[in-house]
Amino acid sequence: MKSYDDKHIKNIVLLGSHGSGKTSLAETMLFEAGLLNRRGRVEDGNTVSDHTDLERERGYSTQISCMHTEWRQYKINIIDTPGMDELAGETVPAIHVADTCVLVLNARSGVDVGTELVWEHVKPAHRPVILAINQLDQEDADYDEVLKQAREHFGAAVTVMQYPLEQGAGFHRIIDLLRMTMYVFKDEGGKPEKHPIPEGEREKAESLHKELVEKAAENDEQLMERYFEKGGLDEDEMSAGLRAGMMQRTCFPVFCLSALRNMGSGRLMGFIDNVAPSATDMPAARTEDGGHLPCAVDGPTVLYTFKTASEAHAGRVTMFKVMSGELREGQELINGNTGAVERMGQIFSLMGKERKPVPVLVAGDIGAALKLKDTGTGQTLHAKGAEVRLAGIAWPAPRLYRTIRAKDPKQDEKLHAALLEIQQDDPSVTTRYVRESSEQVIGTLGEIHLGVVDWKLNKLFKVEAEYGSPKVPYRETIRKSAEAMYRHKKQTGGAGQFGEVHLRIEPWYEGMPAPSGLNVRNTEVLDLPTGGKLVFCNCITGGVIDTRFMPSILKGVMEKMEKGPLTGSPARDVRVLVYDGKMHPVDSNDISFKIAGLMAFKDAFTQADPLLMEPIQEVEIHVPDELMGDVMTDLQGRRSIIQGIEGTGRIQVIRAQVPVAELDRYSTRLRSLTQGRGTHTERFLEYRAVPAELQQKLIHDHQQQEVPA
Ligand SMILES: Nc1nc2c(ncn2[C@@H]2O[C@H](COP(=O)(O)OP(=O)(O)OP(=O)(O)O)[C@@H](O)[C@H]2O)c(=O)[nH]1
Ligand SMILES: [Mg+2]
Repeated sequence: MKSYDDKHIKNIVLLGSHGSGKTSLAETMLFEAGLLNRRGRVEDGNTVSDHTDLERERGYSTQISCMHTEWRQYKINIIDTPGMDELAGETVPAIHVADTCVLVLNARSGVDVGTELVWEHVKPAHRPVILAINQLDQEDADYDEVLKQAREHFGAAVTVMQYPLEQGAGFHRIIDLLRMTMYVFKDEGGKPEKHPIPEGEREKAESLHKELVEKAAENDEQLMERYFEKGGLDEDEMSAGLRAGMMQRTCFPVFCLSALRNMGSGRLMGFIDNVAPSATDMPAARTEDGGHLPCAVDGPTVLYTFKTASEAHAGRVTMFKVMSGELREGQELINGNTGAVERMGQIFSLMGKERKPVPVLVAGDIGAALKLKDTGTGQTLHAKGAEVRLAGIAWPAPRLYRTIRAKDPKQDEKLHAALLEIQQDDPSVTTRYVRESSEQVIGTLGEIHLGVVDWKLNKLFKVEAEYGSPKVPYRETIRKSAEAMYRHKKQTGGAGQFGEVHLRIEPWYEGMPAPSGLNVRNTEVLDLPTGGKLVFCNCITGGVIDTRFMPSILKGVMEKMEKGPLTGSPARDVRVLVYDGKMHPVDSNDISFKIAGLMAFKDAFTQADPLLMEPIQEVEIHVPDELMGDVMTDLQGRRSIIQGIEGTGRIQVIRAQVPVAELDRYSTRLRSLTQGRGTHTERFLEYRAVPAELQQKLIHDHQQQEVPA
């Protein structure tokens, strides 16, 4: 393979909703570049990009895949991404390392929810964007409608470069407004013939061309002057203006395609080759300490890992972008995030599952290495002495939580190790151990994402896992103060036990006044591991309880707070005042006072108008107009409080506050309610009182469980 200097490398990422045609487009681009003799088809499971067994099984992309073409003077790296929003953990890092985003729109469904959600990931990246309207050969393709939606959603930057002369089965001609020519494709697609624009189209093409010239000129003063002087611009001048507009994100060029019929992708490649910015044209990358790292071959070797994956035979594959300097085979680098020393061994250029060994990769290029010891996705590798950490990625937040455990308990450890590796590869997967319910909870972006994790566990790590609904992390507290005493006495032969505790408990709140009528000798303020505070005051006078027993009383209180009196959920925000008690000179000991403290607290708690609180999530739901009714009806059955509804084009955004207890597997329900066209995000808002009758029911259920069978 020819070696390319840093000025001749371009990295594009194919983005768009599920099924818009990204993988098919990548296949056609490789074919047009002469790298394939025959084009594969997603349905046949023989495309270069969808190369994993899982993707062939599912018939859609589940992970990013890198390929490259050598087109005229440039090496163009193509990163294909999954369109499913639940697999955004793959897409976000790909955008991070790309220079230009090619957003593929389906000419039938236009700017759908999937496109909207991808756009939410594109916006913060500030990358140049090309819009590719694909599937124009489909019966119900509607170029003008899609263009209208694109303008509504992406704004005035939408810049028409081409328009189709027909759509549907007859689609085979495109008017190109930059070259002012008509491309005519044969049925089998491929290289088009160039024809003059037909008379009937001249007026329309002229006026659109004029708009394009002005669009190009407005991004560069000199060009504007030249335009006023000459009344026009030539193709090179327009290309320079369009590139400037792309860099300033005031220009999103729109192209026409049918990837399946290989019509239009060659022209798109030509535009990327001629006009799209190369890696070194892009602004310097941000570093964690607020600095910047320019993409320059003479800088220190710095890599950014955007994908790590476990492969059955190859083991761990790490994909990276050379952010600065050059990388040579066998070079030793430091992982800026873990401190690990990594020997790069052989390095490769990528072509789907194929890896081509290369001796060197320069700044801007994308490559891979195998078997790195301790490097995950989203990390920085740098040359010794060039300490740098590139700014991280905002990973999409989970929206489906399931408990997870190994079907066979003997595999618990294996499951744990496998999950660590899966998370290193895909940081949008989260796991955490919930102490209060002794559950391991996995967080993913939805059932499809969880399905991918489960597939990897079975196929790559040979572990079978089972899933369940996590317990709702209720919390208990009190609404008024109460007093109780408890005498623990066991003096029936052998070592006796005796301890008596009198205490008052009060609802705790920030800034509450000192307790009235009691002499506080000592106060301990504890931040509870499950949230909230416990304030424990020793108000003993006259030495009725020796100070050395205070920690035991506190221990008893904390044990009861960990598993609260109502439903066994953690209690919080209580002030406990121990103000009286009794000791026995011989039989009083730690255990006696722990039990007395625990029981006195429990009694007082049940008299203090105890309250069960539940976590409330702030939920944002994106759903197409026509499906909003069903989603709203469903939401109303979930004790939700609607905060607002906002329309963006044909998509409604519903904001609501919903109890966690009502959101179990909500992403799954929403997918089925909207045939996969709706999605939601959620984040913790606060704890709120559980409705009285639900509190009764939960207390009753808990008591049922407590009653020995
Ligand atoms: N008629 C027609 N079908 C197309 C075209 N492009 C893609 N398809 C079909 O649309 C379906 C989805 O194509 P993919 O290339 O897998 O779409 P994708 O964007 O990669 O989908 P995800 O991987 O799920 O994100 C496949 O059945 C393709 O054959 C096109 O231009 N015309
Ligand atoms: Mg795909």
